[in-house]
Amino acid sequence: MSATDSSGPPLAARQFPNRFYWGTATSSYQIEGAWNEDGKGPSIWDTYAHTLGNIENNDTGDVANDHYHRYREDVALMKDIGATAYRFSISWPRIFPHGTGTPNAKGLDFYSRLIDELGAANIEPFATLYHWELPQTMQDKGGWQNRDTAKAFGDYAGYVAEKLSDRVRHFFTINEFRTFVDMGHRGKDIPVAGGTMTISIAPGLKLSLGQLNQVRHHAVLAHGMAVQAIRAKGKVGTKVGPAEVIEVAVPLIETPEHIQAAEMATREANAPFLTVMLEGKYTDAYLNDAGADAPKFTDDELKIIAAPLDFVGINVYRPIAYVLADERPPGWREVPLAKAHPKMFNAWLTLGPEALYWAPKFVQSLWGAKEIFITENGCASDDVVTGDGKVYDTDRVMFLRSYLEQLQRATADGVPVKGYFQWSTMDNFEWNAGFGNRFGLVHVDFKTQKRTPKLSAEWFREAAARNAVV
Ligand code: GBH
Repeated sequence: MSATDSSGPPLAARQFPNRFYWGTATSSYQIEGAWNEDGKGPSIWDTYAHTLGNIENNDTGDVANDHYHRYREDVALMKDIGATAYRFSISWPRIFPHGTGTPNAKGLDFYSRLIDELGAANIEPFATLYHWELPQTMQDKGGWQNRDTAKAFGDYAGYVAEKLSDRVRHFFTINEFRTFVDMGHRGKDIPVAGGTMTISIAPGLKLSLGQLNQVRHHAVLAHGMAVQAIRAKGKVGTKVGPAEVIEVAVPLIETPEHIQAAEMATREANAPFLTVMLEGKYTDAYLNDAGADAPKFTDDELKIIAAPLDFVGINVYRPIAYVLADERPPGWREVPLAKAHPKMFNAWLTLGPEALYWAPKFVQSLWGAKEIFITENGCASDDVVTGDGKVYDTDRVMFLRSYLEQLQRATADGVPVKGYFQWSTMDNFEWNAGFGNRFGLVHVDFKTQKRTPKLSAEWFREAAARNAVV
């Protein structure tokens, strides 16, 4: 390379493995709308969003992106931005309006048409079975506090696999166990001036710690039952795994002792979810800390929870902590974030690109995962369409490049990451934040439903086309 060469590092050094999936992700309630069409039953999110005061601006998913009617246009957009895979979710109450009983053919038909459209566009479909839309009828019977919900989820998962696995080869059971369980059933206390405030999501319960731990147990049990049902009812070769928001500790200094400390911290932080699913037991520290509040479980249940998986899906947004090794137990300590540590538009979204290196690395080193998918990664902003009709989201381009450089580093190390799903295909209903938090590669004007690809969509298209960081 001559002194005047400004073409940057050679492409080969920034390349992902062959057949790497470049995907984007969404979820049903966040984009579909059509909340009461074609026989769909109400979900806990319909109830929650219809309750005034729960959601910023009292926004709801009643219409959202109207994707239920505009899915063809949306698939064309994905094709245009070069996506080779799409992670969407299936709304349980569209398929079983009351959670169990007689399936609703029209609900299934929507997903069948979507999958055909994706097939015609050469986009591989990845379906998530639970992105937080519990049928309201199930909630009325105790929801996730009731063990029967786990069984009902397994039955629903088996039914969908039976019907759709002719064209869907990858199923994710449940999205972000920790978020919907903990924030939905106890709420999360966050510090604010003069005290703390609790953030909740549907169904908005405030359970005791013991009750919460039982809900956590039922959620991983539901996952295991779904894995078994998909094996029983799906076409041979159908692959299945979770899509959990991993709590990843990042070593501040990359030397063996600090790396090992971060690995131990990561295993412990995921004890009630990924760790039990992948090890078939709760960690001693988790059970000891919980004491009398520990979940009640049987050995048989642990076997179901740890049903063998084809891959591990992880959502990665930020490090849960930066750590260093420590001589005192438990062997690591968290280092507080410096005041000027950069954050994205959301105060919770600490910029920590190394999370996308260490998360898959530890999933491999701790649990020997043979295949890993990054099921979500991205950032929100308050993007605006400028006078020339474009959206210049320089923050998102910076975010994606810095995170994907770290993911590329993991694949270059031999970590078996098979694909990446950017969150999200297009701006959508961002839960409690309503439509004001825009996570999309494509901007959506929610008054007119006009879609405008952002600068980051252009970036994504180039990266996908070259299978490399650009
Ligand atoms: C994911 O959650 C969801 O799967 C997806 O539906 C969502 O749209 C997307 O990411 C963007 O948020 O109490 O300070 O932690 C990401 C994990 C956990 C991030 C809860 C927001 C609330 C703020 N989320 N967190 S805080």
